[in-house]
Amino acid sequence: MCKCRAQLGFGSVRATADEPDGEVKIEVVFKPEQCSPKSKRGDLLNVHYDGFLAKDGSQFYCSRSDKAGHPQWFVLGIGQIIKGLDIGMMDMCPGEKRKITVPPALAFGEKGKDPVPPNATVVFEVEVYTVSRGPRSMEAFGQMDGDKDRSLTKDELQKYLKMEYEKDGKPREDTFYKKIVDDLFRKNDQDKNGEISATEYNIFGHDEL
Ligand SMILES: [Ca+2]
Ligand SMILES: [Ca+2]
Repeated sequence: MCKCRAQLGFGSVRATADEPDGEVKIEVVFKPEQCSPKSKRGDLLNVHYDGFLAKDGSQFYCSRSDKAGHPQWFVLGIGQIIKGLDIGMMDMCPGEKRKITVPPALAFGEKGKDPVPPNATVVFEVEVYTVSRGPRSMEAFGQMDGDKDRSLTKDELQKYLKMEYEKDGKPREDTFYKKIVDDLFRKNDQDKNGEISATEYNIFGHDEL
């Protein structure tokens, strides 16, 4: 069961039937004085997020207790998370906390997704841990592809992430990187040959903004 952060009292959040469709509501709960770097499309984010149903405040997702309590990571703005979060998590810096209210059309839709019922407005409480320039451009692909064979191995990707993450001077366990790399491969190594080709990589998308 999900017990964490109940003290934040999102039970008081109410959505009404006449709420406008398609609007993501963002409330900044905490913003560090030093707020940089700010997240952009294609960045790799490491985040805790808890999900609540707007109608009664009940909690349906809690990243602190689900999946062994590890913060989740994902590439922002490319559909790895629900649309409302892709929108609501732009321009966030490490340490920032937001409450993001997402209408059903930008969350789990008319059908819902168990345990979220159909047509549910959802509220996410998110806390960003790290923002890094994710593997988002073909330029980054070139940097990652150490042996220039137009294909990324897990080793190449891990080296790049390590370099990016440790720019803040904090060393991290190899398991931290391994988890990210494994997840990236799960999502992007479409032909499952153990390497991410330039074509497979392209689903990260170019910087179009
Ligand atoms: Ca390579
Ligand atoms: Ca592949």
